[in-house]
Amino acid sequence: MTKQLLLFFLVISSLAFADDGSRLWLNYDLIKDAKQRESYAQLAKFIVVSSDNQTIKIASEELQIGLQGLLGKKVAIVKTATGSGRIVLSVNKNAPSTTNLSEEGYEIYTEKDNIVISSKTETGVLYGAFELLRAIQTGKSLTNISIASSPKIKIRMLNHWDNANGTVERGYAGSTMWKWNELPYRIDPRYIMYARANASIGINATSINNVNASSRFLTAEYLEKIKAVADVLRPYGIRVFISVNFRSPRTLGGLKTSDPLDPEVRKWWNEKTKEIHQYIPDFGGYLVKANSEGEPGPQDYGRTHADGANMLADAMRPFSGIVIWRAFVYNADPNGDRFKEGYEQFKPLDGTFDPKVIVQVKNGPIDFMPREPFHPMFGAFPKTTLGMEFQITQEYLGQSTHLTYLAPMYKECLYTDTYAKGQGSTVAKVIDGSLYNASNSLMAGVANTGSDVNWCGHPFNQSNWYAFGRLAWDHTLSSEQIASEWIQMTLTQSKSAGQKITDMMMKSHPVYVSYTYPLGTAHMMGESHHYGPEPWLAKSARPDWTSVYYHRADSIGLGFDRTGKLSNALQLYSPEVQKKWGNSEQCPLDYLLWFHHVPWSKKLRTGRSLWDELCVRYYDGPVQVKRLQDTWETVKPDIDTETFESVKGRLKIQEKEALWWRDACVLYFGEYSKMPVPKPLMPPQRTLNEVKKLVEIYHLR
Ligand code: BDP
Repeated sequence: MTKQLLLFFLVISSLAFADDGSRLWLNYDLIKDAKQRESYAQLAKFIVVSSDNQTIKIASEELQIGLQGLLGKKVAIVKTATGSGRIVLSVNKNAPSTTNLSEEGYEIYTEKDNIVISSKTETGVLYGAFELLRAIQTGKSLTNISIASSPKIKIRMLNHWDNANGTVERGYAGSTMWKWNELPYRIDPRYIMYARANASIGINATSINNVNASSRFLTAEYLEKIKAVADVLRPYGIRVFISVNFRSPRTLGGLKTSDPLDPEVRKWWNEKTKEIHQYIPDFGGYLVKANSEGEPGPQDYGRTHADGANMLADAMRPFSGIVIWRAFVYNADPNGDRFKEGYEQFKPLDGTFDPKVIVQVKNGPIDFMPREPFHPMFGAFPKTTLGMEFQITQEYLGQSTHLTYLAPMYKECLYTDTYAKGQGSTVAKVIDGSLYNASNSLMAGVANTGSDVNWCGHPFNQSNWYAFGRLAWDHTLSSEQIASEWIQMTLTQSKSAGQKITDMMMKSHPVYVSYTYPLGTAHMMGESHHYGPEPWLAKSARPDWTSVYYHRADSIGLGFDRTGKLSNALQLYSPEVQKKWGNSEQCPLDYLLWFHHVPWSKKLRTGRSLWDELCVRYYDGPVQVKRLQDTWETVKPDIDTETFESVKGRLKIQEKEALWWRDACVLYFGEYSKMPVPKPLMPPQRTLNEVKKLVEIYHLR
């Protein structure tokens, strides 16, 4: 064989096995351990299904595809079978075993050498089928399997910020996955993959368009397109929502106003809502961004958020759908504190929202910063159903180049105590409805999906979609467990490699924070693109879009005093939280500069001055990225080549950019602190001006 031919075969064979990431965590690769494969095969000889329901059909076919891949043999789907090794899918509203389950919950148990997946609903059975596959993918024993699981949160939702023109706001994985120009005629097979992936982690709702919404999505032309998507997603248990533009009665309906108390406007929404239901009978509802960042809303007519939300809830009255109203609102007040605005605008409205309304609150009070204290609305609205909004897309968290696993960040927020009803009143309990006995509950995540072959850009970004869904189902799961599941299902079957990668993922968020926003700094990213550092940004269309508004660096120190001197935002929290965060000596260092303006030379409990501590953290970030690279190198034999190289390359970019963040912040803040970089750290080898120019070099402007 000539050298060229050999090379050709090598390339072809590597292509044949290359994992392009398109299968996400449902890769169902053959289990390498033959013994283990055989032991599963004994328990999976037939899939027994006695119903023609479409969702059950999907569940049985998923099991079939999954088992075929994992075990390397075809498992027949049959109506009846005798003997052992049956996987029985059973929908039974009244079975005693299902009584403690919620509608979507499922149970998986062994009955005389057979495995039963049982639920009150077809969707529950589908979730159970995915759970069984996950158990096999992650090498769990199925002998005497006994799992009972119900979701802790009712609406587990992705928010797509996708536009009609094909772009995705804050999307870093290509263009939109919704092919508007092809719909409703052509159904891209990726919609089905999307539905499978979501169902596999229990996501049951999706809002398909940007919250900065175009009225176009409410036209008959678009409703037909959305109907086509809804028809694909329905059998997977996913309901479709639409983000709406509050001015639609004017722009689409030709009315003179969009005032929510105007009878014509109300009529318009009633009719539009009816019309939508003709296309999508199980329409999930509306998602609304109003009077926020220039979007229209009820305040344009002197009305409140509740007036706007309740009008839409009224239109939704005859139907099962709901209204999700976002609390992400703030005014451009140079003397105000954006931290307080959502709380202050909504607090007087607590108790006035229609029961069909859920107010969706971002995890933190500013805007998806890499680390924020929990939003003070959580725990302070006993009479309003509050939903959580996390960002899965990594707008401020390295976009698609930095490895940042977000489950620990989500969990940090969910497990902070609000003390609203005494100790143990965690944010999670507010969200899942248990604290105030709410009848509905919501966790939404801003999606990170796009047209990229691997859906999410950075191969590890898939893990954040996965983790979001798993936590929305069960927020008690640990971040490690979720990471380890995802790795085994997606990247490798090697236990030792899996352990090392779990470790990398668990370190990744603190590492990212250390070179970008240590000690509770926030909002110092580049203007508009939100990538890379720009702590010097002092002028923008609005003061609260600059960096100096947030870090308040001066000759004395750094940080935004929210204990009363600059703002009294800390008072929005319960007394116990105020006590924890209000004293700069005791405030956790991760939140310190969120609440305190700390002198540069002030000794922190680490034994170092604020300035030295900052430097140590900024310098440690890139060092840790290097360690991530080293660890990644050691798992090379256990990872698909394409994925390995893709991550390796991105880790190099991450290292370079960690140094960019470090130098930008150290040089810039050094001009205020007037203190040297502490030894043995070496001062940056470039000047502040050189670092400022990097934005241009990277074509970010
Ligand atoms: C900000 C994004 C902006 C979004 C906004 C929102 O930069 O693109 O429209 O959040 O949540 O973080 O509405």
